[in-house]
Amino acid sequence: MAKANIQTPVLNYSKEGFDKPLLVELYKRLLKPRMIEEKMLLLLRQGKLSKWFSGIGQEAIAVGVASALHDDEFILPMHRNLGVFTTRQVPLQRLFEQFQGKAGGFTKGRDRSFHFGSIEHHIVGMISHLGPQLSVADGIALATKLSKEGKVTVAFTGEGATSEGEFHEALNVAAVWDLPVIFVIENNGYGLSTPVNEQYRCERLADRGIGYGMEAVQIEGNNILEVYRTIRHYAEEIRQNPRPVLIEAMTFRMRGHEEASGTKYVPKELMEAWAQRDPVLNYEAWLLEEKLITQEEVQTIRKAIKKEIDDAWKKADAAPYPEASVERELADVYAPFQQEVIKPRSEAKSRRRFVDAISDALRQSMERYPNLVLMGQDIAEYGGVFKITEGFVEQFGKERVRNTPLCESAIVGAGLGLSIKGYKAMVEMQFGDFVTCAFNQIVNNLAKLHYRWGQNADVVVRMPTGANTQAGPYHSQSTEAWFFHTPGLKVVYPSTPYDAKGLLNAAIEDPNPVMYFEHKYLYRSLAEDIPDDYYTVEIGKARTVQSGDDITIITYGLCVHWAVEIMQQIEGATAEILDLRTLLPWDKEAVAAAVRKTGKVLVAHEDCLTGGIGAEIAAWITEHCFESLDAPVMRVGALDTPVPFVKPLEQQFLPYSRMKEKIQELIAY
Ligand SMILES: Cc1ncc(C[n+]2csc(CCOP(=O)(O)OP(=O)(O)O)c2C)c(N)n1
Repeated sequence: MAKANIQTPVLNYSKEGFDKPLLVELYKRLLKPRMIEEKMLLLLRQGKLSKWFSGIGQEAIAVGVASALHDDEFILPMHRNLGVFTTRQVPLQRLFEQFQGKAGGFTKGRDRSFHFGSIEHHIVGMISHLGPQLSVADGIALATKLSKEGKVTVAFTGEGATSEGEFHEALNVAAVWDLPVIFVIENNGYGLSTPVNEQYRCERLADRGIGYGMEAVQIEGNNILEVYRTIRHYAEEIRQNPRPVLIEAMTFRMRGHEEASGTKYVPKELMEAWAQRDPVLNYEAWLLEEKLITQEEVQTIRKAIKKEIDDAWKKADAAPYPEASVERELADVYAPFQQEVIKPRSEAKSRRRFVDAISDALRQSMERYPNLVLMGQDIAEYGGVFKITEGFVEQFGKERVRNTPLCESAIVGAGLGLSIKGYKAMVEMQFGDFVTCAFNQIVNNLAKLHYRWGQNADVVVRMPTGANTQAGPYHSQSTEAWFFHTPGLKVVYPSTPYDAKGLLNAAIEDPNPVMYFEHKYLYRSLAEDIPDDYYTVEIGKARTVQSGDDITIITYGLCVHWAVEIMQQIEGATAEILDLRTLLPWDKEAVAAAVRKTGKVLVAHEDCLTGGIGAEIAAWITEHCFESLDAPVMRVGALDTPVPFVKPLEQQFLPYSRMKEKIQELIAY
């Protein structure tokens, strides 16, 4: 790394608006991450650390931003923002334990480096995918706006991650909703080895602000006073008058992407030029030049920081690694929650279609939880494409029933941000198929959050799902298996109006992320008398639809009704039909009991056969209920093709056309 000996500062500092104690304090704050990093680089070489993403040369941004905010304002930092953590006074021992994967670290050895948050310090750490942070910041900012807290939220991104769709989505949502967020781009010249001219074509990234309709400025990121002054200025304005601002802070990455990757691809002259602009050495030289500090004071400060670092490291290094325990790992996948099933207060019932039951649950949950926010495309005045939230704006107002721009990922991320601030969020996918655009937020952010650092994601994603409506490959898919495979999510899939209401209420009550599947074909084709009052159905409990003696059919969703219908056509045999209702975690006890009842099992689902949920259940039955079986466990599902549009093709695709034959085969076995 090019090193400069800076006697005279080349950066332009101005004292205006700063008193001497603050100027000296900023020096200490700026120096600390630099000195920690210098130690970490040594430790890395000694094999004490496994990886390090250096922020050397960029410290003025993290430190300047964190210093200019109130301590209770959230910051969403990236992988080079050690200065955010040190400025927020995260205890160094705990931080070092985190870096080493020790038991006392923020993630108990489950995730590395800066991949954690600390609510106590108002920091929400990143996931590796970079961009998702920006949408989470939107949600936190929305929460502060709804609660009229007068707070600002800051989210960081590198210039590389501005090419991600999430950057666009998050900034656009913040603009449309006037959210009090400052987006800080740390433009350090390279994204791994990719220089800026291979990353974007606009002259300055700040120019993108115009496209989002938000104010944007480019600043000298190595000048701590300029960073501090800019953030303080906008934060003061935004607290009064919520709106987003984009700041492009120019800087340079003085080391490799991570220590193993080197800097061969960076021209030497560029390194040398930026070394002259070192944020720490320039500021130090300026303080000395202005006689705001003496050489002796510099030495005293350095000594004190060194001692603090060495002491903390010694303790961290001696601290234990986590002991591997299957029980402990499994126990932290979900946020602890003991559901108490709530019964309706009165006997009153009304005939409700499936679609009405969902609407009732949402309305009653909105009444019950003043902190519940609904978000989705066209769900406000228009009432959603299936009219489930019709009339909600009149009752609950537009702040809690929010039309969103067309951006599933940012909205799910915003849901997570709301949850961090103690809100509950329901996100409606217009059609379940569009969840693909929010996949990353769901499986990587929502699902893993509690396991990683103990924060829950109180978000329900509603998924209008399934085929039989001649809607083709993009409005008909069964996508539950994608989420079934993701630890940390709950997946519920009711098949009756009664369960639809009770399970949606339960999903909203549960502090964990829940994927709630609602079959579109059932919306208006199925009605029953259900309680008028609020009630919940237990998540994780299957339901015996009917008892029988000859075969057992384990199923869920629309297939429950098909199974009943087909059994009515078959004479001389009866089926035990089990509706799983919750797919994750699924009710193994009920499955085992249903298997024992007849010894002949068919697992049926609308989803494609290969890799469907039935495969897991069939495998489990074979392994755990082998002695009870009188026949091989059979499965029936859709063809392994995309969902076709036109009726004859769709009917051939769906399992209904093969179910009867399969049932007869099983009975005859
Ligand atoms: C979605 C995704 N794609 C690729 C990567 C691999 N990766 C990690 S950091 C990085 C470069 C990021 O550049 P930038 O946003 O400018 O931040 P910097 O590392 O320069 O601070 C890449 C490509 C990733 N983490 N996530």
